[in-house]
Amino acid sequence: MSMIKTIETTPYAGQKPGTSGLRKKVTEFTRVHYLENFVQAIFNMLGDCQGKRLAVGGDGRYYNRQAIQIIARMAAANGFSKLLIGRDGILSTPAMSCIIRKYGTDGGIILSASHNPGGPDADFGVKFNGANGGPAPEAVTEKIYRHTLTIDKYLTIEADEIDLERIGRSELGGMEIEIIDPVADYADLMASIFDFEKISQLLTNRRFHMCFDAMHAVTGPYARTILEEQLGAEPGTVINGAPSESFGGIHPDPNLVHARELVERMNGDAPLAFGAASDGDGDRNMVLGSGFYINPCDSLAVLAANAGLVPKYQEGLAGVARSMPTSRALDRVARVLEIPCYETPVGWKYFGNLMDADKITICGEESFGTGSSHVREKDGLWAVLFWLNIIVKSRKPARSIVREHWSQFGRDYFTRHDYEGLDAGRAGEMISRLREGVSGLPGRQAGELSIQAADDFTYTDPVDGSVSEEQGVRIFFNDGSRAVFRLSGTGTSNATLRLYCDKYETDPALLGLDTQRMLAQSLQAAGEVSNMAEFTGRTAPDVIT
Ligand code: G16
Repeated sequence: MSMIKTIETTPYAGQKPGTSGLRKKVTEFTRVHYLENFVQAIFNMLGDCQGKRLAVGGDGRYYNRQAIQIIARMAAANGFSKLLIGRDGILSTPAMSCIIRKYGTDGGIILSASHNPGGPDADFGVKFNGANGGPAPEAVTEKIYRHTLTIDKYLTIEADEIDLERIGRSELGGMEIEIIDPVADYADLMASIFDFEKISQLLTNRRFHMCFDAMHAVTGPYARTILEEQLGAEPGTVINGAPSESFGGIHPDPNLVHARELVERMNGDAPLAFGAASDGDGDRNMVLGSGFYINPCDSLAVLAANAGLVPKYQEGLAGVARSMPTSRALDRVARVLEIPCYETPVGWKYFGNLMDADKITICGEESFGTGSSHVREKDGLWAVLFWLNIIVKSRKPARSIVREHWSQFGRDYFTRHDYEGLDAGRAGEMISRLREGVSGLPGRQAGELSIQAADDFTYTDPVDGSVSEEQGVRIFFNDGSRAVFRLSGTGTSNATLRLYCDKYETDPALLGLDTQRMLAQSLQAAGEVSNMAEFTGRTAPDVIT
């Protein structure tokens, strides 16, 4: 047994986990004791770690491997009995959730900054997931944060580096290390949910061509194994499939701007039937029909409406949930299915309790996230397989599925405008002003519209009663449209302001129009109410999704 070393340290300010764990620049994470402080704070939150088991893995970005070596030595010193690690340090976020649940570990540490860019000058992140496989809820991240404020030492051992490349068992300072295949358990889980036989018939049909853009990130090995090797899609279906430390220099963010190669293939001379992309850590997804973008809010609603076509969900759904800014398309499906629909704050962690209590089966967010209770994370490849299952069972192309959905349920036009790199003080002031004045907004005129209702969203968890306040300012206009303002909790530099807007339409003649045009009036009214131009100094958003 190696000697346990106690290293003295002092707290770093700002180690407060955001929407999804602690995300910072690599240059911050590599400061002396920075990562160690945060990891020890997680262990301190867990209390006595003797005999506990942990899973560790990440999206393969720069600093992933080094961080795993540091965490392994610290885990051994803190008394953990076993560490499960994905080969090469790789575990997608949904695969991590699957591993924690399948092997019953006491939790897992995910190394990822999701869709943020990777590399020595880019971003890194650490996220703790609990024994249910889901992101730690707010009460837990608060505890971790409080430990970071008082930390004065951490424990480690001196030991050789672990060989991350070879599957098998070894030992480190008295702790068992098991390097596991990062894909196998996840692939088995997918096969237990979907109709692989039927999907395989679709993917081996010479008239059906699809493309999956792994964006040089973690989903490459998963998509290659499942889509190409197991389901027989033609080789080359998965593009950018080798994870790289800098994600090939792109933002591994599955949207129309960053998944450019995929978008070109979908809109080219010989458009493919179906396209999809996933993000850095494999939990987000974007799906495209032939020359047709499917908004994540619509995708969520379509999956819920067609869940009966998937073996795992054919008995019905317990309920559904969406984050507050996500369009209300899902609510309309829930009403028809006569199941409950919950509205939660932004952040996957809020879905965990609902799933653990069997209140929901499917949930999702506008930020390209959809998932179900098969794990406790959103799951990019799961959503893609879900779509393929629906396409093959309904014998309809993705585009027709969405159009028919709109005809049946009406269409919720939705957009999100992001204002990035804002001065944090000014952006914060804008939100505070809105919040303070929110009760006086109803009845006020804004551009062509008048305000019917407005509030600052507060969520009371129906399972444990915990209350989360200040989750976004909502403004409801008299034409049924809605605008939501909040600050992003995942950025690593300055502030990002998000303005979400949606509007419901049922007139068949108005279902296939341009989203920005349909929402222009509401966006303008929202800009006016918030004094957006004055506070941001901008006349247009940086990113529109
Ligand atoms: C994370 C969270 C999501 C959230 C998204 C955007 O996703 O898990 O629940 O919707 O961030 O959050 P924000 O608006 O605060 O930036 P990911 O894929 O980045 O882990």
